[in-house]
Amino acid sequence: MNKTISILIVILVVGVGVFFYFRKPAEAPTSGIEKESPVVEQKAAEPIVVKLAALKDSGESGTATIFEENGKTKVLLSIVGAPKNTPQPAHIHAGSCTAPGSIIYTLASVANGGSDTMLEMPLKNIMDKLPLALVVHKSETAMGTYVSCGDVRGTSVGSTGGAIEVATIEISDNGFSPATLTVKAGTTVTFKNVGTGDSWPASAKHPLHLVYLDQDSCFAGKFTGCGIPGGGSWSYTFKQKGSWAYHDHLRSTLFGKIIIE
Ligand SMILES: [Cu+2]
Repeated sequence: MNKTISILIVILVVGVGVFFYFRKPAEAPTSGIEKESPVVEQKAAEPIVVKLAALKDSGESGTATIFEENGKTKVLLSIVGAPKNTPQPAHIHAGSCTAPGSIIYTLASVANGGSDTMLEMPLKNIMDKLPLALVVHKSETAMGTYVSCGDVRGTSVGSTGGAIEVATIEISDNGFSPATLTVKAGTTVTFKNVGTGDSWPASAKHPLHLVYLDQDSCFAGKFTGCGIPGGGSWSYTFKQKGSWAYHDHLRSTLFGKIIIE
């Protein structure tokens, strides 16, 4: 009798052991999911916009847009009048445009009117090194010739030293946000494409975009963004007062309005 009970206990223990042994793999993925940390969305700070002035009659001017993204610093250059087939090295130098010092950060060379660099540090690390000057060089073989330069300050400033206002419009695949933006004349508006598709903000009316005519962009004298890939940005300074309708030239069901006071 005792023998039978012992055998039953052994069978029970082995049975329970086998049950838990085979149950374990099914449990593992569940506990793995529970351990995953929640996704924290980081709110981006206002971009610093630096006006790049043409040097020595180079005819090359534009903007640098500097902003923090996930603890790193994005530097986007948009240059008008750059040569088509010559990459132009760009750096952030110590000092100012009147007396640039040594190179502190190397940026991606300007090609096809722009440059896109991610510096592996938060924006604060860069601002701690002010004063700085953003310099575009003529070519890899003519580094000594500076074609465009802008002084980087703690806040956004024009090449003449006057403070400029900045604003940001986010472009998702569903439209512009805010759809209506009211700013002061002289404000530089950065269009940030947070969607996946290409975007092309452009003045009314499609397809010629002739309503708001002013400074050069990628098309002479027009407010038109030429095509901003997903994740990219483009800046434009609005000087003329009025209510200016625009649309996405590539997705002409998306509309926005900029009111300049
Ligand atoms: Cu259009």
